[in-house]
Amino acid sequence: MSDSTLPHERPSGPSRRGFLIGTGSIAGLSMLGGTAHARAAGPIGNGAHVPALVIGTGYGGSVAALRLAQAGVDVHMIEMGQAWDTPGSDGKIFANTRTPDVRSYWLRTRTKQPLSNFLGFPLDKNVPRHTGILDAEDFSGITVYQGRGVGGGSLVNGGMAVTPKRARFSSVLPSVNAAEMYDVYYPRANAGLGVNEIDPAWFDTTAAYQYSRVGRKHAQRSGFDFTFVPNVYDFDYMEQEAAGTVPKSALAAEILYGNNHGKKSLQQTYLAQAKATGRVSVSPLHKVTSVSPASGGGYTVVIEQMDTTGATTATKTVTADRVFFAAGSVGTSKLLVQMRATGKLPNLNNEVGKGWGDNGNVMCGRANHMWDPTGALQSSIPTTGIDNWDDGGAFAEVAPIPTGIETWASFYLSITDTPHRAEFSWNAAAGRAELNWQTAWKQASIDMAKSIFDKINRKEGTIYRTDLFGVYKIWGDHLTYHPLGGAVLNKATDNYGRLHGHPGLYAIDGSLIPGNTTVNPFVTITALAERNIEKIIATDL
Ligand code: FAE
Repeated sequence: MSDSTLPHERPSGPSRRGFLIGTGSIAGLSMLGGTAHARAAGPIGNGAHVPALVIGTGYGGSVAALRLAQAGVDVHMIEMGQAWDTPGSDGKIFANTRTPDVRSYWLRTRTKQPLSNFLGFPLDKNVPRHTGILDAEDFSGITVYQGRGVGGGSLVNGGMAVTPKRARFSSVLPSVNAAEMYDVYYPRANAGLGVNEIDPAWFDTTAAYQYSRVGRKHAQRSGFDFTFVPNVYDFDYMEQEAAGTVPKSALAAEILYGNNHGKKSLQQTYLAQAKATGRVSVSPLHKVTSVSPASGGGYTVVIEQMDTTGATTATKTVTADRVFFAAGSVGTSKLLVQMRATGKLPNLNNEVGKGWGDNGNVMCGRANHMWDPTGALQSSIPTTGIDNWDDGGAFAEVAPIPTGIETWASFYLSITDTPHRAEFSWNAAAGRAELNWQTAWKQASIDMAKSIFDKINRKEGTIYRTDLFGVYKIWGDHLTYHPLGGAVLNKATDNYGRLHGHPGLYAIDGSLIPGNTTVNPFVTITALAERNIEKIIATDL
């Protein structure tokens, strides 16, 4: 949140993007003595041997790849999703939130929109099965939304780049030195991600944030702390969108299925720097299915290549000296519990699979009075939040509903201090990893979110919307955007992400974080990866 723990400066727009990438590649080259390796382009070949293999191209994986490459290590990244670098027939790489299409969902034949209804009418529609960008992965009791493609969650997320309040950090990662994180690794992560803040004067006047200003008015009249939240969307670009001088993205309802402009996803930041070192290659549409010790040392990794229908087109076996699990909390947990149960990685400990949480996510809408319109134009990029963590256990982001029409709705995604943690396990009979989450556990999160919204409703004389998640359903309590845990730091791994029992295997993504970050998670995932990879490079390589 926008407190004194946010160490970044307001960058100056697209020119800064070039600067970030430029300095990264220069730093990389200087560490290599000026000789960048020319690497063969294209996907990994059967029988290949690589010094470092990274599973997944989200935050953890991108940090690992960049820093390893800068230290002179050749890296191959394996990514099950698409590259997302080629425009579709409409000339755009990414689909619009208002018109989901073949690009939008990961191997589903019907969309599963987080906001499933409007005025009670279902919004979902049939789409061709395709390796689309947003995975709505169903487990018993919860749907976990994740990004699929080169860039992982950074492709689909809202870009909210929040450093937890320092006083709360010991509850997030108790074994990590907070001073180091706040002095070194959070600043490094914020700089690497290109985090910036909205100009408050523009916020106060633009039509695109009327919904946030209504949110602020209601929060403050009920006595809650209201904070600006930094983002990786370039706010200078957004101001130009509003002025009509550049193609629109945030102001044209792009979010969830990718942003064609304005957002600094990992493709523009860490991954661009990593590729510029000349030491990092990426295999999109490749999925790791097995990791096991190789007879001559290192690890044998089995990888399935797929086409855009999800069908396997080739199976490849490669060896890697070191393997970094960066498949996201769910992807890493699923792989590790399967490898332990099937005897491929028998020495993984009993903590693997445990400590999984939903960051306490719960959604709701409020129905405003006719004199409180939230605006037909809503920036798809949230930039404000209501902080009632200390008193009620909830931090709520004021989220947009960018339908293009006036809705008189205020919409919120709350992050809550839920006590519940689930566990992944391998179901051998069914041949899949399962999660023992219970739907009823969301009640704790609902109660915490109500500490904010019951009070606001009382004060304003308003009620909850009942038409956004079904018919007469108030709470979006069936989902999470923020899966965390499953290979928890200092439990399944040592204090730097080295998996117990198998030297040379590391977890370096959201799986390390035990279920909650008190705010949106990707800055903490990035900062922790920066911390861990620095130690690993210094001591293991
Ligand atoms: P992640 O980014 O998920 O990357 C993992 C990658 O591994 C993915 O690209 C996978 O396709 C790939 N993968 C998985 N399994 C395999 C396999 N077997 N083989 C090969 N590749 C594999 O992991 N967070 C915020 O902080 N602020 C926000 O505003 C925000 N908004 C969000 C909105 C939405 C709709 C969603 C879905 C998430 C949002 N998040 C937000 C969460 C954030 O994106 C998430 O915490 C991070 O992306 C997790 O980073 P990881 O590196 O753990």
